Amino acid sequence: MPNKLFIGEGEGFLPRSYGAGEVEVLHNENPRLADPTSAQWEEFWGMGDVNRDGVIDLKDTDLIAEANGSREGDANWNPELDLDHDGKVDIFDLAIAVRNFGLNIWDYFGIAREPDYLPLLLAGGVFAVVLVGLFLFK
Ligand SMILES: [Ca+2]
Ligand SMILES: [Ca+2]
Repeated sequence: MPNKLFIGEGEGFLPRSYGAGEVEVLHNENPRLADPTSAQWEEFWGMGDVNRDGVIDLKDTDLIAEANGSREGDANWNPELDLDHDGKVDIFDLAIAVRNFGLNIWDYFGIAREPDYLPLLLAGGVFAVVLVGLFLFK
């Protein structure tokens, strides 16, 4: 019986160790949001994910289109929409989001978006074996 089990490391699961008869499987509450680093989020937001939901889609291009013509200092100025950082929101900012349209942060950075169920099945199997072992050999 190994005393260390690494479950889906880097895919939303934290490595856990356990002793005989003790199995603990811990995974992130929300692997979709927890896995990208802050640097990856920053980069992705700057690629056109202006509403910061991890996907570049119509919601983002609509926000940029609605702010078209706004400039630094305007009441409705939102620097997050100024993707090329030139002090105004215009067609060039929209073009950046359109170029990256359809991307999501998980696929873009190769981060697992859904939990991988195989490690869970393996952990379940190990857990069952440990339970049976405790029952038979106590
Ligand atoms: Ca978005
Ligand atoms: Ca701009």
